[in-house]
Amino acid sequence: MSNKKITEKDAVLQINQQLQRYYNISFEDATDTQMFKALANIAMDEMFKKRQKFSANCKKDDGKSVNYLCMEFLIGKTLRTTLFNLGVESTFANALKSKGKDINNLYKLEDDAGLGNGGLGRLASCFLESLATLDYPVTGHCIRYDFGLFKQKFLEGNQTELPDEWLQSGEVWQVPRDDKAVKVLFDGYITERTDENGHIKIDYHDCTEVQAFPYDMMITGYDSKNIAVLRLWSARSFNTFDTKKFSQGEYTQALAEKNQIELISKVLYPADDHPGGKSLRLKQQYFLCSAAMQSIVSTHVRRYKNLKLLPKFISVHLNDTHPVICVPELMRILMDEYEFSWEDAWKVVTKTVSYTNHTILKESLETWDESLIQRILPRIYVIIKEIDRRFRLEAAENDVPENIINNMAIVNNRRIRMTNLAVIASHTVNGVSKLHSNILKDDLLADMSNYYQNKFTNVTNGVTHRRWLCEGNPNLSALISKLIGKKFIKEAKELEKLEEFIDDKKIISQVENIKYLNKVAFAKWLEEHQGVEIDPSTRFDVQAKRIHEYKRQLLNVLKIIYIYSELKKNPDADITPQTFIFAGKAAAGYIRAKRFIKLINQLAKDIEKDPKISKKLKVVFAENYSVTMAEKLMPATDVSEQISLAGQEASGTGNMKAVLNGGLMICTADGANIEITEICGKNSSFVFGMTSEEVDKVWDSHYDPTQYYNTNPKIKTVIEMLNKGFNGESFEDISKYLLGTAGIGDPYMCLADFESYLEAHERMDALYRKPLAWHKQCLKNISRMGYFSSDRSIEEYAKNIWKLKKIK
Ligand code: 26Q
Repeated sequence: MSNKKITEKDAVLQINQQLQRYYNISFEDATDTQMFKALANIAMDEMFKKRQKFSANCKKDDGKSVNYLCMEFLIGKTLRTTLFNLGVESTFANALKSKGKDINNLYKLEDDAGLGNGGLGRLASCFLESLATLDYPVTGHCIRYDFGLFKQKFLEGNQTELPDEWLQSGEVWQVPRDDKAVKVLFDGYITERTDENGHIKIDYHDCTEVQAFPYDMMITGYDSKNIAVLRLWSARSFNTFDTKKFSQGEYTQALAEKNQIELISKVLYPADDHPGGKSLRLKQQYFLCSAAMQSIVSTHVRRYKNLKLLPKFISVHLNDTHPVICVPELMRILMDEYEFSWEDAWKVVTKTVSYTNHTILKESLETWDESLIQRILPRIYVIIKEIDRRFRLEAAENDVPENIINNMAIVNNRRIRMTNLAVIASHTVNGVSKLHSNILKDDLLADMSNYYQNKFTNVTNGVTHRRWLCEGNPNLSALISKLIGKKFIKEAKELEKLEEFIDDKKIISQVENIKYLNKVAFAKWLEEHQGVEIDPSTRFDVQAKRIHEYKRQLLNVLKIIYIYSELKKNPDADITPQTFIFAGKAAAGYIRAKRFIKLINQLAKDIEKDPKISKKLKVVFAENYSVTMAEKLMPATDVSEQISLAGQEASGTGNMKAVLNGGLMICTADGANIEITEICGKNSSFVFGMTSEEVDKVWDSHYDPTQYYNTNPKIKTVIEMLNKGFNGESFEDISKYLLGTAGIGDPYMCLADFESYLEAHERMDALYRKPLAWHKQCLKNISRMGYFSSDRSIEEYAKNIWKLKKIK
């Protein structure tokens, strides 16, 4: 398949063979599920062949490879993207069509692999795809959660959470690797002794033994030789039953212990903000780190014998601090199992590890209670303390003042600060957009960047344009191919050639038409899934992302309430008919975010009651946001809301997906919004609000929300409407939050940016009323978006951080 193009006839033949072999059934009689399995098996066979060749080339090449460690990979579905990247999607689609089957019905059968909360996990998945496409050798490591991120269901407008059982349809893509299973130890206590050769040996007592059992998923690149491997680690207990307990009739206890162990890989933590400090989370983190490091080390030793050479052949990348226990774990393996001295081990570790930070929200920085780590990971605890002790000593020798040492050190006030551990142990630390990286350097980690002069750098995020443009938006992708050829699929920079067409009215009207068709398709999908009707002839104004105070869905709501008030005053007001679409999940315990969801749902119902107003203004909350929903929603977006308080959103990647699909942003000067707007050029988005410097100033000089309430009648109207409520429910709690009259108030200063937001909305509307100019801007932006392909990000990581070479 990869060497020579297969024909439709071959495809039919292959499907037939699979159906015969596994189900003893013919094409005509096969169910869609059988057909799905047949296609998946064909794709798997192809990837096995490809991987075999690639491994052989890797061996010949003898180069370096990267291990990307992340607690989350938000994969989505696999069948379509695999066929696409193998270059056979349309062949198989046509083969099925010739037999009266629609391949899209097969795609629907697969559940999303939702092993992530949002941006961070989706970024990891985009990166694997780009690494595979660019022929860089990579293994991703993650936990094989039995349950992915919960499914969101609304009950009377409230979010409820249902379990996400993805494994059944996900199993076809996973290869169990019993040959690679390892043992991970928790709990108990350790003792030290010196053996006959004078080496210090650590003995473990009373600990819990867990088997880490890996499943490999193959991720194929597009038009490449490479297969990336995503190794998903599952926790198993060694003994199905403790036989002694079993014979004594203590079945329940024996089973309880087994369950306790298997709990480790049971469920993804559904929070992307407050590190819970829960022991199970700590166990998950160590489980992943220990399994991954053991597997990396043993593979290296088998091949190269000499572990001092590890940094020459291996890069270990920490996607946020969540896997930072890799650092003490690698120290442990080198010292305790391979008799390295501390100094030699530390050299190896610090040459191997690099780290990406994804947040500057102080409350999101991970810290752990010393006593918890000491209890669950006694050996790791001792090593972390020693890293801290040596760091403090070295800093003092370098004349660093004590208060600064305390600020940079790992252990402080009986807490272990994972960010500091990650920075100290990594050779390179990067943020995910220019602004974010600057804030890291100049503010959050200023002492660190001062102390480690050349450690800090930036790699702006990207998204794989193959999934997010070519697959998700086939109409637009076909138009682009017609205009500039197919080279852009591999080289996103080629999109620049579209600029030539931005004055071509015929092309612009095709762009407009494609957007309309995508909106029709999304409307149909929403109706099927949620029973909600939306009108594709209205403007689709979309805010799709996790629900968070700092992302300010509330600011968007305030604007909508204001528009609603105008229409109530005058239902004939000249207001562009628009549909505001929200999508996103709130962490299960995040009460305020859940309250925002309720507000949006009640507001939606309230507006719905007035038939005249609801012709012009509609609000919907699309239930259960997922990768698959995003793939349909991004191509249908006219306006993308990227309105976080400046300085808070590290990068954002939804912004990139929207603009790549011909949406225009209404946005603050935050994260990658700034770079997108810069690169797309003047007037490419509708920027508003305070800059991050201004935010700091207002914050320092004391933010007084009541001042905005007293001086701005629009704000007064909106607050009064919140108090009065929607669909019979008052939201006075939220107006108190906004005004700071209860509790700490709104740290994200919605009211401060409100007026400027309305102005930006007006500017946006003015352009929208000129369809030709609007869609011209959309096409121009698309032509500049090649920069935001994750291929570019990966080339930067490979060159500047990991020092990787492509396999020839
Ligand atoms: C930590 C400890 C305990 C439980 C959960 C967590 C946890 C889990 C997930 C903390 C954070 C996350 C996810 C963070 C995240 O998605 N950050 C986003 O990363 C994107 C990719 O770089 C950026 O584009 C976004 O700006 C950033 O918010």
